[in-house]
Amino acid sequence: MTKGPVLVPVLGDQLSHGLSSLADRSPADTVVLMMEVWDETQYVRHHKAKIALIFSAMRHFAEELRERGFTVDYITLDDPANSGSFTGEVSAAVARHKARGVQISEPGEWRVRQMIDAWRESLDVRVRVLPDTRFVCPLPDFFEWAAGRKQWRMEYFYRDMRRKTGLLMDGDKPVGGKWNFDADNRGGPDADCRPPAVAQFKPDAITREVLDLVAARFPDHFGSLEDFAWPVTAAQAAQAFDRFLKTRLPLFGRYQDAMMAGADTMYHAVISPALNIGLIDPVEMCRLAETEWREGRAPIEAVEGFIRQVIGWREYVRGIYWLTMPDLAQANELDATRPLPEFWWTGETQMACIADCVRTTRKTAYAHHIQRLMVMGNFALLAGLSPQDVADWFLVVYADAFEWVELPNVAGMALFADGGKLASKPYAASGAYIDRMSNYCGQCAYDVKKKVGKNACPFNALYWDFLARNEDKLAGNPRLANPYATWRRMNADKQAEYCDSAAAFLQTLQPARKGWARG
Ligand code: DLZ
Ligand code: SF4
Repeated sequence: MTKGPVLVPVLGDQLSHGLSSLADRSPADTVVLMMEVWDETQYVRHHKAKIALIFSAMRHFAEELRERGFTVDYITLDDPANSGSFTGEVSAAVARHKARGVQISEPGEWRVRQMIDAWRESLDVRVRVLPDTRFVCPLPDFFEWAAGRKQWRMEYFYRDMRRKTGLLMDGDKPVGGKWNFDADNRGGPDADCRPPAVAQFKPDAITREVLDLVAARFPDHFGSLEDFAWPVTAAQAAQAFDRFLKTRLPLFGRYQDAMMAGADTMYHAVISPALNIGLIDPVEMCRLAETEWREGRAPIEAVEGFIRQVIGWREYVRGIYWLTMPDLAQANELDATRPLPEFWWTGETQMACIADCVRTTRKTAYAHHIQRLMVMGNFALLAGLSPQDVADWFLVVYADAFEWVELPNVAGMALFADGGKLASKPYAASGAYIDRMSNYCGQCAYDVKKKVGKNACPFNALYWDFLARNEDKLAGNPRLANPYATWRRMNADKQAEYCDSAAAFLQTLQPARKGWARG
């Protein structure tokens, strides 16, 4: 057992040539193991296009590693000897290659980290787990940052990341004299809002084979494969990002929170699926975006807003995930227990906003940030949907969703299930917000101006019912002082009307059939 190569398992979201587990390996002394395994497709039953993206990108990455001279042991899903799990495959590969050790970059999910830690016991070779250096903030640094604070606020963390990377800095000062230009970023859709198309990649032979495999093996999974056009290589990801820089970044800030029916990607980068599996480097992207501002092609509010998402929010939620797991997965501060409605999967609802968000999600395994947070997340918050059901849904449906990024966004940001560790207040909004930020309401069966009763927009009564229901827990939040003052000024009849209207609507919700998210 001592003379063989080192086995380097590379997971489906570790498709980066600079990966820490590969960095010190010489091809002559290394076997890279890549595994398409049933268990990873089923711990939640991912969108078909998400599985296709990961398998296709894995197969392309394996080819690139071979071109670099590495031996890649690639286990396909249909391999008759496939054991179905990372643990089974790693253990078989250690024996097959007489490996003298296993070296792996830390995984993105707690669940997988537990598996890897167990290999230390179950395998009789040394298992070395290396930090994932594709993030700006190493986890120990984040833990240290969080330990010194009563409240963890992204804004302060983000400033540290700006200083660390030097992005948008003039010496030790932020460019333009401010760290955050979001006040200029809240435009609704208007006549200037004509989002250009995102880059689409026609499936090549490898992707077509994967699409056939996924269609055959996962016919009952959520979502469609018909419009599959995701970048599946680093070169394609770079091309997609370049298209964003040239055509959408200048207006990204202005329309960051806007929604338009049928405009599935608005001015967003739509790069998160490629980014989260490792096809493009986050800091590299930010440097390219910064250049667009320095050379006068994009305004500061767009570029700062984009960079904040990447080195601020993305890094911050990852830190919070590892700091608060496994408790975060069970968090339920507001005791929300309502099961997910069936229309979250089928899109069959009269609510035009939700129907459009589910439609684009089924079609592409993507919806943009504000659809996720202020339509789906907001509905879940107001209706008191179970955080675990909602987290499962987000993990299934979005191509970019891995638990480290999905769970803090769902449990912390959208549902306040963590009791406010991540967000300073619940992001609850009535129909008026959706109306201001979108053109959905004009096409809806419900009337956004109507507060209660049969055709009233459900978000309106649900909003007040949410505040009333959670008064004990939320009334002390200074950021909710105004809405609670308004609620208390209403007479009892009016309050009862809202709560009755909400109850009548909630009664109509048909719980989702079992099996959509988990088998
Ligand atoms: C999400 C996913 C899926 C569907 N399938 C695989 C797979 O077959 N092989 C693999 O290496 N990775 C897959 N992944 C991504 C892993 O689940 C991911 O590495 C973990 O979620 C840890 O972040
Ligand atoms: Fe959504 Fe209400 Fe507007 Fe309909 S009226 S689109 S349900 S916010």
